[in-house]
Amino acid sequence: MGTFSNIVILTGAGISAESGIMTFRDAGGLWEQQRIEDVATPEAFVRDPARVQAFYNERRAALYTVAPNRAHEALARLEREYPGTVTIVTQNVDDLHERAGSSRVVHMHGELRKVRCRMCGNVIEWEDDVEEDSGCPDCCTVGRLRPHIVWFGEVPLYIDEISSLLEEADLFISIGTSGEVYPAAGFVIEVKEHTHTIEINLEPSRGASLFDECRQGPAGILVPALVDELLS
Ligand code: BJW
Repeated sequence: MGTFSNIVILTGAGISAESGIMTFRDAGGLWEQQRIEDVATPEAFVRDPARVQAFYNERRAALYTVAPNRAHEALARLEREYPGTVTIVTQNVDDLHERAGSSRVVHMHGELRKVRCRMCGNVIEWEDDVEEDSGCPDCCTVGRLRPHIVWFGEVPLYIDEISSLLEEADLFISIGTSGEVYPAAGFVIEVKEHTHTIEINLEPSRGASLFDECRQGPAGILVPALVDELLS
């Protein structure tokens, strides 16, 4: 493989599956256990904030029981050793890329270990459960914290920055995402015509035919292999 100046890597739930974090749409995935309309929309939060907080409290707590896998580690090694720029745009709200050592990570759907105050708007690092009477450490208002998560119908974070990254990319790699959720599912169309595009997924995603290359199998095996190719 040639040398690239700007590699952009889109990751989804599939890259964290081998760490033990459930995906959304696979058999037994999160959306089989919870309806999207009950936990992942702004309307659900208005209707039943306690239920939505409980859903995210449980997933935040579960982060302490998991660790990055070989795919996260390989991407961190790529960033460290590759002569060009390597940026991860992740749809994941876990922190496994950072814990593996990646530093250029854009969380377009938010982060489980942060909350947002609906009074002052500040985004705050948060390790524990959010309770009904949890107060904002910045403005001290009680009961106005929400998960720092992008729900359906909300605008993803860092959209302008991501557009610029895609504009500059000469290699675009998509890993472990079903291609069901926009705008991320459309990134492969946004990159320039001469940007090489590779998909790594357990099965062909909805947009698989849009990629130059599709590699099927577990990220824990295929990502380290691709990183070896890029570094050789
Ligand atoms: C493995 C593996 C292994 C497993 N190795 N692989 C009609 C048409 C087009 C768009 C819309 C429409 N109607 C509504 C919309 C917009 C909507 C949308 O896309 N809806 C679709 C469902 C149709 N999108 C939005 O509302 C977004 N906002 C928006 O569009 O704003 C407008 C705007 C955009 C841009 C500029 C200006 C304005 C917001 C989307 C928010 C998504 N939020 C969620 C939940 C919150 C986070 C959380 O609670 O955790 O984000 S939904 C959920 O899906 C989560 C994920 O990040 C996201 C993507 O899922 P992902 O990662 O692809 O996971 P899965 O489970 O689907 O797939 C895993 C894959 O891995 C599978 O394929 C497996 O095979 C594979 N796999 N093991 C390799 N070991």
